[in-house]
Amino acid sequence: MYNPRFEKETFKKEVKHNVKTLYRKTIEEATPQQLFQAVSYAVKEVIIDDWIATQNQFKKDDPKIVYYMSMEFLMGRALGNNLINMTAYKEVKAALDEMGIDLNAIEDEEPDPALGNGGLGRLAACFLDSLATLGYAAYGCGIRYRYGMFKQKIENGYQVETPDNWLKEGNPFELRREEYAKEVRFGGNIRVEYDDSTNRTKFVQENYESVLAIPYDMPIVGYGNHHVNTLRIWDAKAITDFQLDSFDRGDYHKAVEQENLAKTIVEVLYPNDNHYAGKELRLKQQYFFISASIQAAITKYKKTHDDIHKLPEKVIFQMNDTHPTVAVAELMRILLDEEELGWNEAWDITTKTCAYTNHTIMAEALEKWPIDLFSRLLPRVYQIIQEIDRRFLIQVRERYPGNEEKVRKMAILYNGQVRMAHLAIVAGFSVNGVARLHTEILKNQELRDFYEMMPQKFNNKTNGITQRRFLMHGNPLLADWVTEKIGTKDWITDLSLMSGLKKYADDSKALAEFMDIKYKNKVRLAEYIRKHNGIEVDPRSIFDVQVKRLHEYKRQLLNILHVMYLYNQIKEHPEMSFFPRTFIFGAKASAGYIRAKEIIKLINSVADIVNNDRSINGKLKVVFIEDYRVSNAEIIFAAADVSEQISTASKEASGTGNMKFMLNGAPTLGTMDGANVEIVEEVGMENAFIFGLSSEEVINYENNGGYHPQDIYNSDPDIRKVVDQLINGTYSNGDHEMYRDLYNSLLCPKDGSKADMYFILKDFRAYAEAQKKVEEAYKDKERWAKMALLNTACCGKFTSDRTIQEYVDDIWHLDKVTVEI
Ligand code: 26W
Repeated sequence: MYNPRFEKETFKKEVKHNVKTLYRKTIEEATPQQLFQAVSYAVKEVIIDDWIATQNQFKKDDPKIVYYMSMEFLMGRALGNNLINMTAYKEVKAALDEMGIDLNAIEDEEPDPALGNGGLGRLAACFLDSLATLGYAAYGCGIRYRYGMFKQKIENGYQVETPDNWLKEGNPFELRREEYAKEVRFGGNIRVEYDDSTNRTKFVQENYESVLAIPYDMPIVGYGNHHVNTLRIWDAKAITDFQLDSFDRGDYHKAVEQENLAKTIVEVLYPNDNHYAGKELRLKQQYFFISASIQAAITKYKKTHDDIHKLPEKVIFQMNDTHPTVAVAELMRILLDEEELGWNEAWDITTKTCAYTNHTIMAEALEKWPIDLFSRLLPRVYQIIQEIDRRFLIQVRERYPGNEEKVRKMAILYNGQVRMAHLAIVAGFSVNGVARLHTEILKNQELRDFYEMMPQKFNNKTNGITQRRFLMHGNPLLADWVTEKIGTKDWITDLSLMSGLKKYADDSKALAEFMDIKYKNKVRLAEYIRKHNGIEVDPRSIFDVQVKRLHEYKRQLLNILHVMYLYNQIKEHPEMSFFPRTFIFGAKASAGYIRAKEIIKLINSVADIVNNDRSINGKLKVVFIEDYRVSNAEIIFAAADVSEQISTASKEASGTGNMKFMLNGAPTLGTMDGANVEIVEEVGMENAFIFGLSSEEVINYENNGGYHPQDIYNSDPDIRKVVDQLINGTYSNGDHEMYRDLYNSLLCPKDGSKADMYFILKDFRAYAEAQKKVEEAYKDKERWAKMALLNTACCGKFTSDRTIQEYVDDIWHLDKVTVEI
């Protein structure tokens, strides 16, 4: 047993005690939410001991620490995951059973901490899990948003956003740590002072507004190793609590303003994914958590080290996309103005501690702040960026004499804007992409000039996912089966052992067991769908699933147009053979992304028509799962037969959902994009369904002005019929305008963009053929089972444990810590 405090009677007593002291109730009287709180506090008690032990070990060993700086951490629920990682899930479940408490029901009381949008935020959460499991010292640094990702309701087919008040009942796992608060300053002006005695110029910020950043710590529990790292998320508070007497001093407005700034700064997560909106408040959020995090890291370092020059030996700041890249200038500011180093020394330290990960090549995602806004909000940081840029451009001109085109393309400050990606590349010692293909595209296309000038910085780190959450917790039946079949539990921390399943690929009994587990998971999902959507789906049908953020490049539109095509086929040829199919969608659209919202409405409209057409005998069902999030994702992945990964080639940097499906035995139906390429490499072409344009072909078309979708529309009557159904009222009660914009986007956009930018019609036939192959393969039960099993067996590479070890070996060079209990 992991810890004697999880011993049945001890733990039961603890829960009873908590219910009594927290709520003055007995177990029988407590509400499910109160039971969740009481159980969580009992679990936290145990975690705290390990947390303290880990910190003590850090003090002894003085390991190098990585600070993973991210605007987003999409953690998912903590209770079940913490129990899994403390290897106490089954014991605690049994103990609670004896008290008449159902652990699963209690887990459902926990709100999803949804402090992230999609892939980037969930990756950060998987990385924290792996860092703790591998025994490395790490802090996640982020923002404690008062409201996380909005809750999605579907009303009349439309997405409606409601606030995610995730802290309403209190978060039992967090610790407020007021004593580590840091001040963060905004605006004002910089007074330059010359100090004769030291011969130094001083830069003094005046007339600024400031807020107090208060850290909240959440434990990140490693698997079975007593290692507990920290996710530190910052709350904001006015620096002086509102004081009425300031009214008399004429500071009334300032006091109110500071109060408001503190309130608004951490109010809400921006729900944009892959789309830069240029909002001032977002820049405030970025500087707020970065300044606080870097100050805290430096304070911590200085407590036990006296030479700031050696900071790079003990500290790494990993910047999760461009959102935290103001970090490089903030670190420079602290080293120059507070540590009083010279420029060269400060630059040397900064460029050895900062590293940058790029997560997207979508042009509209690039953060470029207007200089007037940036310099007004962060005057001193801006001065430093000017100097970084000035010195960098000297180097560019040295390297490319007379080539002002290069200067224009590579400058950090250009055209009235601060280009955050350029800042990160110039100041970081490492620039990495998140899948092999993505990194190649960065090197050869998007960041070509930088790669040419500083090739040594560029490297690839193919993403990964944690099997602790997405197999052990999400799919316990399969997890137990895997353990039995390969004869060891060690896959939990060494996913390469999954290859031990390969020997069962031709074992009919094992295949039948594997598919029986899949079936049970499909029944579980079918129940979820009945309860939440009121739709009956047949678990014997093929569960074909596309769950991810809604974005045009991810091509949910291709998927639903194909469903419309299938429906037409079934109606036109009722006699044709057709294996029953359930198309499952889950996706949130950014609140301001109109076209994405139209696609959600279309999916729901198609669902309405198709699901209620009795003439097709339930052969086709379409389900849109409301409020897709980490907790229901775990159930969905476990139940999927087909993994839809159909982005326009070159657009999806990596994808991580694709890996979660693979782990759970769902073959990929996808394009040669992102990590799909590497998935196919591991599992074999014959165990996936690959279709469509390659990334080279897409990039080629793009460089030559696009293609002519009208030709396809004119020559392919099936496609024409489907496209016309967008505007002939078939799915809109006779309304010809409801989907006009989607129709136009394919053939003749009104906003001046290229027709069918994402090559939906171009790839349609290839997609339909690949779908046909899916059906053929599924009909052959044994063949399908083998494919599905081989996907699970070949997923070893895609654990985030492997990814993190590569970051450690190539970029971070951290020391392993063994926590002694
Ligand atoms: C400024 C607005 C904004 C917000 C979020 C721009 C960009 C983002 C993220 C970088 C988008 C994102 O989540 N990218 C995804 O990152 C995953 C983890 O690396 C990849 O697997 C996905 O392919 C990529 O889309």
